[in-house]
Amino acid sequence: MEQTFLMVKPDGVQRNLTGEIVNRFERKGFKLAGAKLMQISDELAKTHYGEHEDKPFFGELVQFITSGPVLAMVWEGDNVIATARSMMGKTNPLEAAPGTIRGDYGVTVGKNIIHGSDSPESAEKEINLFFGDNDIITYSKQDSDWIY
Ligand code: RTP
Ligand code: MG
Repeated sequence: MEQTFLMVKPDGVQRNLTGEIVNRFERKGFKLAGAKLMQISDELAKTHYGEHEDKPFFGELVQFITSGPVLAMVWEGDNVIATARSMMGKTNPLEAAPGTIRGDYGVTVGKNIIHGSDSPESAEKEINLFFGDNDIITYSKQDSDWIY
């Protein structure tokens, strides 16, 4: 099953949007396979955002992502990588459509609430960067008499 790495950024955690964001992916039909609230180190931030190291906003980006706790998650389901990106909306909240996470809750590009892997290659890389094998749970929804 396809997996992606999603992360509620420090602004999303500070603004109490973690529940809202988890809720959107659950309601869409995806399955949570791993989650941890964590404080990202400078080193991890620089590795994670390595593709942007030559950009003028790199310093700001690393500073912001390490400024407070983030909720790192692995989500699972058919086409979850592309679907999550579309649910997130465009990078700049000004251009993100209403109904998307960034369109509904974001204001500036530097504080756009959520990160999501943009390809199968980045998903694999980012999941392995943030999670160990034992942190990811593969499970099936139970056929039980206590879920109704
Ligand atoms: P992300 O990696 O966080 O999921 O966002 P993305 O793919 O939509 O955007 P990306 O191009 O990978 O940029 C990473 C993050 O850098 C910040 N950014 N700031 N000041 C700026 O012009 C600027 N451009 C990008 C954003 O927070 C973006 O999410
Ligand atoms: Mg990106």
